[in-house]
Amino acid sequence: MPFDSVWLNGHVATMQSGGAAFGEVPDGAVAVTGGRIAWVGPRSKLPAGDMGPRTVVHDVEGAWITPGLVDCHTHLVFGGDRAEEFEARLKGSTYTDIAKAGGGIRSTMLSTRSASTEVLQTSALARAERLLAEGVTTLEIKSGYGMNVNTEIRSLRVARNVGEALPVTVRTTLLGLHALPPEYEDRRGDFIDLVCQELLPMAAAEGVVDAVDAFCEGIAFNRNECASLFESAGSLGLPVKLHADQLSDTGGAALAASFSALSADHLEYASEEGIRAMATSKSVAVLLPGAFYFLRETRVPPITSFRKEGVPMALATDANPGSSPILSLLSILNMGCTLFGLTPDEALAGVTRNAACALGMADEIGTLEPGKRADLAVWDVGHPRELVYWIGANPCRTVVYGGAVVGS
Ligand code: DI6
Ligand code: FE
Repeated sequence: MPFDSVWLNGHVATMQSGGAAFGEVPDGAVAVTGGRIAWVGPRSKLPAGDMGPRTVVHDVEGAWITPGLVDCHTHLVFGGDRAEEFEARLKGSTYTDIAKAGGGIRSTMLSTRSASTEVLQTSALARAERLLAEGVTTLEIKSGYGMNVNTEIRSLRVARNVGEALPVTVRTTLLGLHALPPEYEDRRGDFIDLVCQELLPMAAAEGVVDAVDAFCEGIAFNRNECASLFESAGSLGLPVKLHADQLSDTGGAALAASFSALSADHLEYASEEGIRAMATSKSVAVLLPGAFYFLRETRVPPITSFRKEGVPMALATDANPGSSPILSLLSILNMGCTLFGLTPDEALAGVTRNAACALGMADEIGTLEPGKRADLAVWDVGHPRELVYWIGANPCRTVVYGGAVVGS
């Protein structure tokens, strides 16, 4: 079958591992057929026989082509904001103090419950559009600010609808255990039962959940509680992820690994034992430098150990109103390098190849290779390392989603 379209006269960063940094192909070309990548390589080797009379040729004029970016950890569905809390923290209150006093996640819970579905939808779409403008073509969206059946299901529907309304693949995650809602103050067990026995099966039956997550932390839920949720997820055939070891070492990384989690996320305090377990279970370490930055944390995740043990590292915005009000995945690339010490190649792999793994989508997206979806971003940069270097510039020239130009 002749190519539907060909992208040439630029350079390609395939982001495949094992070869040159960034999977660089100088003077490269990408060919697309039926919404999938049909061919990638040096332009000089582009198979002329597959160029048909109707093949559309896109001249990218010296730009760089990368896989569409993947933001594998966001909380885009919420009501209100927490700017006042930010101000209080600047005056000395801590994130943990605010959470213990009933603010923090619980304050967003109140604004989310009282928001109409329409308001939740409009605001989530606006946030997603900001991410898409920077070349994001796949996005994970968590629920977690409803903390009751009605608003959690509403949040997951809103997340699904983002994927229907915009040219982006959305993976929805039920963040079932995020904080204990006040009405369950003295009945933790009842809340866990509600989430495991009612909310999760209902969300699964409606088809609005692709994965299950929990916040394993001193101020949130303990290992046993998270394990109960993961068992329920397993019985429904749903993969799991975990907010693990962000503010303290609670053994979250090892817990996630013991359930073969797609990813464990944050991990500032992850132990060596937890990291080794993640290497064995092939769970991705999703690093969230935006939350580290915004909470002015000082403990950097154990990057050297992830490298040594061969745990793949992803980077994500963690876009949320409390700990990471950041709607720029490119800024996160920069933070991953400046704050955590990743190399530019590792950072870009963290929002392409490894982010795809963190969503269980490695066969479908994340690198430019034949057979994968033709999700591409075209950048006005001299080299892919510039994507990591600029702050607040958006060099994204064109976004291609499933072979179609959707933004330029
Ligand atoms: N990390 C997060 O991303 C959420 N919880 C967490 O530990 C968001 C928390 C918030 O709204 O403050
Ligand atoms: Fe998060």
